[in-house]
Amino acid sequence: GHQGKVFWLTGYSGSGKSTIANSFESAIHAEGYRTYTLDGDNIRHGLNKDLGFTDADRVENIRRVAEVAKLMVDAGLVVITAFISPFRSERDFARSLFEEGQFVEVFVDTPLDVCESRDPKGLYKKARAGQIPNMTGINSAYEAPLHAEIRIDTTQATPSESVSLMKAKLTQ
Ligand code: GGZ
Repeated sequence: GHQGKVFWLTGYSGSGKSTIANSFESAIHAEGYRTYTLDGDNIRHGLNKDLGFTDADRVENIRRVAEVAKLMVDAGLVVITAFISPFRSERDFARSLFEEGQFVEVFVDTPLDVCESRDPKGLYKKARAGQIPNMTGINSAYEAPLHAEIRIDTTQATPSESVSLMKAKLTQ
């Protein structure tokens, strides 16, 4: 079968991580890859429902996601994670669990002002109004990757171009 790998997406809320994750997963699933996408919907409502959005909780969120991704990659899956994962040290911890080439960091580098204008859940607006104490990019830190394998700015690249960039890393 295919060898397990993880595509670790990181970027602001509204940057396009979920859209890219879903497009990529559909594309490679159709080619016979066994896949799983980990995201806030299936992790923060279950395994991590005890965690919120303080720095400490985000650290623990990402630590657990990394360990789960590791188990799934060991089982031979192509795992796609779609979390803000704002801190370099936790992303580097995740990377450290994998063999060279098994961990592909994908920086979804959509400008913050674009993410804020999309604002699908109204979270940025609430944060600007002082109703959310720790919104990433407004009043909680985001540390941009320094050595991501792939960088995608969704104002420049189409979903299918993004999928192509990621597919190129599947086979190498
Ligand atoms: C950032 C928040 C917050 C705060 C709720 N800051 O766009 P979304 O809605 O669907 O994705 C965001 C998601 C972020 O959760 P993660 O698990 O990816 O974050 S981290 O990796 O930092 O642990 C957003 C929503 O949850 N959300 N409150 N304060 N995003």
